[in-house]
Amino acid sequence: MRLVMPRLYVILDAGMLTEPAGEIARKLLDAGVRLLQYRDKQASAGELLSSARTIAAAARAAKGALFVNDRPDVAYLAGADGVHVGQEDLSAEQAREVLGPDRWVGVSTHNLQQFQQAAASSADYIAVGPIFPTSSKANPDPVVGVDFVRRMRALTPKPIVAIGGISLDCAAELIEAGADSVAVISGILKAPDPAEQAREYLGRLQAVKSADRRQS
Ligand code: TZP
Ligand code: MG
Repeated sequence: MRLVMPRLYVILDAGMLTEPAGEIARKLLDAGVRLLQYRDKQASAGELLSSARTIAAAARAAKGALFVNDRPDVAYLAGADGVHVGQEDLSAEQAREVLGPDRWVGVSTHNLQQFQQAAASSADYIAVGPIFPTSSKANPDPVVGVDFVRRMRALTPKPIVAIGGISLDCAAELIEAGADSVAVISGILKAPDPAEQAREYLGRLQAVKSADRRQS
């Protein structure tokens, strides 16, 4: 099933939430966000599953989608739409073995070699970053910059997600550079009103003309 990525992908990082994950998920979905990821590096598998189930149900009710970070097994059990794996998690193919063909697998990449490997895999989307400096990730890889997105765009028809330090003012530039979607944590969760801030991102992103998809 081909994944059509909404332009805004909000990552609910549990460490940055000031209200229960299900509540903020519902507010963001009400604001028009259609793609969420749940990321909790501290939770036990059981806790992750419980939160992911709640958010997956909210996303389903709003015709949105939820990806679970790191854990294909938890994504499967939670009834989530997919999993997002990094370079140190199970590979895209291993995640696919768990989730089967009807759910989605996203992969994080931080350099050309990782991107090429993801492009050759069964991953449904490829995330690239950090685009800009970020303090939301422990030990982030070196910043890749906007131009990296432009270069990667020419290499695959798969959806590309730009991630890392993406503020309201630079989100549109990433879509122009060829990203299908921008993934945002602090730019939304640290705003005084995350739902209102998400509306601002959606407005700016909707207005952008996307880059040519040379291979699609
Ligand atoms: N992977 C690369 S950068 C990043 C992750 C999970 C963190 C993005 O968070 P923010 O707050 O949008 O910079
Ligand atoms: Mg991971």
